[in-house]
Amino acid sequence: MVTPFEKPIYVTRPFLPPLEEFCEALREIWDNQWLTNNGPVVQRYTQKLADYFGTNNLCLFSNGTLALQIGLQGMGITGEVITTPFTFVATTHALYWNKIRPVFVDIEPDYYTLDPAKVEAAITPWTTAILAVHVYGHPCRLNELADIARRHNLKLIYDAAHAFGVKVNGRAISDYGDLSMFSFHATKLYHSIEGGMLTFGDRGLKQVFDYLKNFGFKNELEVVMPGTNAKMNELQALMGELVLKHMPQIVAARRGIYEQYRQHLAEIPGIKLPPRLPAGVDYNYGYMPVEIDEAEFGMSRDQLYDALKRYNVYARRYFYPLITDFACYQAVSVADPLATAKHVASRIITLPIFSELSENDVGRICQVVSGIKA
Ligand code: T4K
Repeated sequence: MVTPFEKPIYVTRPFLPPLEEFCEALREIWDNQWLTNNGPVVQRYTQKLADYFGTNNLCLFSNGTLALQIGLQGMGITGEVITTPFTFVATTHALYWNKIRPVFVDIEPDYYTLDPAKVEAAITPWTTAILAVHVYGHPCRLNELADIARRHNLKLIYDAAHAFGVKVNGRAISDYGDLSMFSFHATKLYHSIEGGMLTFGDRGLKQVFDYLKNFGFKNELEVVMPGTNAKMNELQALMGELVLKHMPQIVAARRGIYEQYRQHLAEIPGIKLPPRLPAGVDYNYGYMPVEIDEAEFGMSRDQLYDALKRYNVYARRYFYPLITDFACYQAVSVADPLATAKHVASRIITLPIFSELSENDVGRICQVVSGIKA
């Protein structure tokens, strides 16, 4: 019989570099007495990320939400933007804060990303951009979305909050679209405690984003636009720099866990795993989403979620409810029936995945899932 875990098993845990490594590295910040406002560690970290992503067109922020808000504003996006309801609220909030109307269209059933077949029908004279999400790090239908954006002269923006380290056909996921936003939040496989990054094709945007994240200051005496404060600080950058060094081991550990889950869960009736990602995708193993078919599994997704808690396992229902069901977005009129998004949101559960989860833990979680009773 499987017994409850002694300590809670959360959906994720942040990777922490060895404490001595962090303490030793802190000395530099103490010596500098420089904590924020584009300090030397942020500058060095920016260069390291530029090398990692193979582009100098990037800009760091205090978190991903502000990065996306500033990205939209800096690109001058207005009117309507076609987007997905199957995401974290911050995606839509970033539009709202820019007074942009979200136009929700459905997702595709395999990887849960925006369905290109639904996008075209939602375009109106007010549409200025598509904001798609590489949800769980699954790449969107990049070519189809690019084709639609090009034909209709729309900007193509990716919320790549989950997609750090993902590559498609040997190219960083940031190479696709006009703008991508990455979140470096503690709950992500790669993090800087909190943090965010924009990558973009148009080199001229860098200056605009740098102004917008620092109150619009050009110099001590000139403010050229009404910016905000969204700067990354030195401690965040230091953590980000250290975690970056460990990325290969983080991804390798998660890959092992992901494969173990796939192997065990594939045998349980009523559990649907996302199909293998297409050839050419280097995945980051950021999330472990599964769908629960109530009739076949013998229990609903919510019953499983509650039952897991009794075993001290805290899975999450990312992303339920749909954005369109939150009180603050219920007034937004939605033409698309969002049939797939509704179906998936009612069945999805994301299981624990983080690098220090042991093989034994994963095996036990799978045993719990297969033997669980409501
Ligand atoms: N776009 C998308 C698609 C996103 O998913 C997100 C963020 C954003 C935009 C915005 O990016 P940021 O502005 O956040 O950079 C979490 C995160 O706060 C959020 O960053 C993330 N997406 C979202 C999917 O998940 P919560 O409310 O579920 O987090 P919370 O505090 O319940 O943490 C989940 C579990 O993680 C906890 O049960 C335990 C563990 N945990 C958490 C923290 C913070 C730790 O072990 N240590 C920690 O320090 O939103």
